[in-house]
Amino acid sequence: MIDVLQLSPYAPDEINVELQDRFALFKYWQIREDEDLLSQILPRIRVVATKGDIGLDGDLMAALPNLELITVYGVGFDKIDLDQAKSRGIKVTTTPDALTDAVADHAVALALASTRRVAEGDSFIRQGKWLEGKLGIGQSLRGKTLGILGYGRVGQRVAKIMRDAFDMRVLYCDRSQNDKRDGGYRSTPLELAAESDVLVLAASGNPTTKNIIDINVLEALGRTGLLINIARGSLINTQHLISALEARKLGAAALDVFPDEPNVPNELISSPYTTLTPHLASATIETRLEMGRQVIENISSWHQKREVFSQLNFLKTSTSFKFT
Ligand code: 8YV
Repeated sequence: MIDVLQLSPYAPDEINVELQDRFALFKYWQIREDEDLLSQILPRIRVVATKGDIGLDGDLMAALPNLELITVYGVGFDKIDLDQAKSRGIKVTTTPDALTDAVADHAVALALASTRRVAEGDSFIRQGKWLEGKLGIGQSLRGKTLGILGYGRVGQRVAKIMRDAFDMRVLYCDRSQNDKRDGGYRSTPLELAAESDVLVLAASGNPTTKNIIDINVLEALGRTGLLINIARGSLINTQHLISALEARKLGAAALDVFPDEPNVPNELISSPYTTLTPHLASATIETRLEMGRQVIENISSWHQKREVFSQLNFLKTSTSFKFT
């Protein structure tokens, strides 16, 4: 059986049970404090099973001399030392097709929760405030303009849902112009934000997208604009976001991801202009079971045939967001 190091338990638990049944599984969270055990086990490891929000840092990767495959339960690879993986010929797999719908659906949920004040209304009743008066009105998405930063699988799925369900006009910004004909391409986040009522962040987290949403972009989105982040917290300059919300230069923000999870700045927690969820975008039972299945099948395929079916293309990870 192939030696696999799992960095964190998956959910639902049946994924963990199948990993245990099919491979020589070592659970890192159970052995990480035992130096003797680590010195015996780490040299044996050929596969690391991790998550998009955990990755695999360079120090632990360097402690695995026989590592051949990193399989990610998720699509994020921003916390993996890709330079080391590339230089050592270590393959990386993700589960891109497993969570596109769930993550896109969550962006829509956040858009409705914010514009129709669903989360606020829930708290309003629970805090007994309805007994004292009415909650203010919200706004409609219908016919508004949706800007999408990062027009990959998730971004395009959000566009389809919002176009079909709310007749929204869709604009987008990406590394490459997907389709010159549709007229929706904007070459910079600033241009995109200036024409958008709702701006959805769906780009990968990497050094070229860090703080790509700064005060200029936030002010361009404007005092009635809504910023939605279902990508990575690193895309937003958090201090700029807090300032823009407090100065009322940005209408609202609906966030599922944060730079230092699970820590969320108090200014965002206490703001009446934020809607917050704890990195839930892919968290449906159906999606997580499919992500787990793909993780297991990649390990099995590598063990039996030295092949994988959803390998990360290192060339694509290195291309950056270059704005003219
Ligand atoms: C994962 C994510 O589901 O896909 C990613 O990279 O961040 C999430 O959607 C999460 O990492 C699982 O814990």
